Amino acid sequence: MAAEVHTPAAPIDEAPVPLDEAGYDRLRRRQWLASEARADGVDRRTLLRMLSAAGVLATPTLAVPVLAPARAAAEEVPKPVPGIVKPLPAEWFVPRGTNAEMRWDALRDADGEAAVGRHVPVERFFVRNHTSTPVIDPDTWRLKLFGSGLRGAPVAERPVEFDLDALRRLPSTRISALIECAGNARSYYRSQQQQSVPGTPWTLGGVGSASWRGVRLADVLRAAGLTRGAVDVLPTGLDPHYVVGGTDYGPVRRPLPVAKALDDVLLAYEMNDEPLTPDHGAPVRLVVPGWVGIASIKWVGTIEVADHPLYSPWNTDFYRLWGPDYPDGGSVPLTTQVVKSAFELASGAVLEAGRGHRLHGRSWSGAAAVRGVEVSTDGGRSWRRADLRDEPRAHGWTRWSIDWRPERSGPYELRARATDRQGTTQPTRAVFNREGYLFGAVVVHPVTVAQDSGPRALGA
Ligand SMILES: Nc1nc2c(c(=O)[nH]1)N[C@H]1C(S)=C(S)[C@@H](COP(=O)(O)O)O[C@H]1N2
Ligand SMILES: [Mo]
Repeated sequence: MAAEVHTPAAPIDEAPVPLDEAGYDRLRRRQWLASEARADGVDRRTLLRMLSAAGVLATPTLAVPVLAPARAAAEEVPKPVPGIVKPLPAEWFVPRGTNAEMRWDALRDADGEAAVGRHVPVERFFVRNHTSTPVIDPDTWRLKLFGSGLRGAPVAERPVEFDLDALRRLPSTRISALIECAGNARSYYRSQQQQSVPGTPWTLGGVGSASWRGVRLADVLRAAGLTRGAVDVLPTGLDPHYVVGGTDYGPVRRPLPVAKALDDVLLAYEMNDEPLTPDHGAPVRLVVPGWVGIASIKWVGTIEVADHPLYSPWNTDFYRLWGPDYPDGGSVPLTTQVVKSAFELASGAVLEAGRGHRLHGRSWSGAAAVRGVEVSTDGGRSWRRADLRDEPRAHGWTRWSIDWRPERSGPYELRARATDRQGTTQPTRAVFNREGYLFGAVVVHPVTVAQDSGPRALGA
């Protein structure tokens, strides 16, 4: 045990993922300790408390990495996020624990030209991992379906199986859809509303749009023998169990109602016309349009189909709303995402006074297409309509721009406020919930206007 803990970890992309439970456990613990160990719902302090309560910190072999986590990470794992396979250049990503946030300013190049179109390239797409990216052999991978909601009620030990070729032989569909973390923009509860919430402190970069190709979950369910009595569908990921201190929550999995499963859910094997990459769920992931990202289970291994409601920690303990404005015991499990907007601009960007700037941004909503966007450059006192650059589309974002010529130098606050086709407009304040999910309020974007030509932040 001691020897294993002190053995320097090979970089994750070179190390085969250990298959046995104990191996998973060691890998996980190393990652938790070597990185910031944050995940939705669990901040570092809570984690350390739980680890210590579980007696993990008292183990002498673990005391060393706990005392010097940063150095251990630097020596052993020279990657910004050890559990992520793809490179995470600092100009594109902000590392956040086991996750990588997309930088919105990276959507424009130095001249202010668009660097990213409607879809975010795979190499720039944010990553949200509860633990770490597994590298799965597509040739031996099987999708296994079982449960009381299928004809003959196959059990887990004798499931209905599809290999990748079988899935590819079914009719394929391509959809454009956003994946967005329920905790996206969480950090603004603290910075704008002085409300402290645990979990990954995302700014606005826990979201991305891509084109997905795959087979409709409906077709796979029907091919597997879906019955009329089926109620819930539970996809389970093949990534390591999610373990916090003494609690093993098992593999990442979250039920969804059969109505949504039959509506528009995709079992995707391609992202932006290329086979899925490991970090985004290879060989096959769910894409659940409009819903919180956790619904879009990556690395799907099994799907249980049941004639009764199903539960997992991801629809009971996590991803519901708790707080003074919600029912005792919490809200129903989260589904649809809220309306949000972001500027393609760094927070604190410097813009030149006395000349025209074109501000660019994007707005999106889980419920409907975004039909209008207003921008304020004077701290929210007055608003102007932005020019929409996309035909508004459900499950995609609407790109927009607006011209601005600030005369006086000094600090300014930019705001963008979108309205979707359901008529929902972003509020000034988000309703607090304990875990800091679904921050949909207008985000205050500080910039500085300077007399001298500072860095040319934007094109004219
Ligand atoms: N198996 C598995 N699926 C998962 C997760 C995970 O950790 N494991 N994270 C979920 C969450 S919380 C989000 S926001 C999205 C992120 O997808 P991405 O990493 O491709 O951007 O995947 C979801 N699917
Ligand atoms: Mo998420």
